[in-house]
Amino acid sequence: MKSVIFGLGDSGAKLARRIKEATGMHAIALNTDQRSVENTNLDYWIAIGPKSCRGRAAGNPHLGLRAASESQSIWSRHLAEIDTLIMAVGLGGGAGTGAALAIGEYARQKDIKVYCGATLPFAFEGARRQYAFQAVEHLRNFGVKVITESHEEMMEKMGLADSDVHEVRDHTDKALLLKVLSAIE
Ligand SMILES: Nc1nc2c(ncn2[C@@H]2O[C@H](COP(=O)(O)OP(=O)(O)OP(=O)(O)O)[C@@H](O)[C@H]2O)c(=O)[nH]1
Ligand SMILES: [Mg+2]
Repeated sequence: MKSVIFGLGDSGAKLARRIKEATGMHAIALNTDQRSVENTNLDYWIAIGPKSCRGRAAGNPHLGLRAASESQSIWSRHLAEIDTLIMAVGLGGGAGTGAALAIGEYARQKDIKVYCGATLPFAFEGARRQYAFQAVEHLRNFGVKVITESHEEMMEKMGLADSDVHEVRDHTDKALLLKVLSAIE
């Protein structure tokens, strides 16, 4: 059994770090944002979509998807001989959401077992929420096992309405880590 973690986008890299620390698994960061991806403290990083995004944030999943497709020959090498892929992503952004769709579909076609540990946006994030929910649906249709934890629900459940978003995200990320660990054991 060979597995790998892909941390997608900015929040995905942070989530991947937590999963790596808990499991010791090999983790790779993928992002369109060159400066950000270079500074993730994972085992390896890949800047995706240099033509589509010119080293900057994707901003929306359509561009993120294009960026990931552009760089398929690079990231797909890291899936050769892999049985289980764990994707980590904060759904709703551009790079991470788009990459999750492109990579999830590709990996399932290669018969790789794919888990996607994903956080869902706050209500105030507007369109990002729709992108996130649509992405969950697409991923499930590909046969990806999607594990979610929602920032909005975490805030309500824990009575964190007066806390700042970083505190809420920290709670969400910790809760998601536990769910992912029990799903993959
Ligand atoms: N779990 C978690 N989610 C976060 C964090 N910061 C932002 N988010 C959420 O993650 C979503 C995606 O944000 P990013 O990860 O910054 O987006 P990205 O994938 O880098 O996409 P682009 O920057 O648009 O290319 C946002 O809508 C937020 O809801 C964090 O520290 N942890
Ligand atoms: Mg980003």
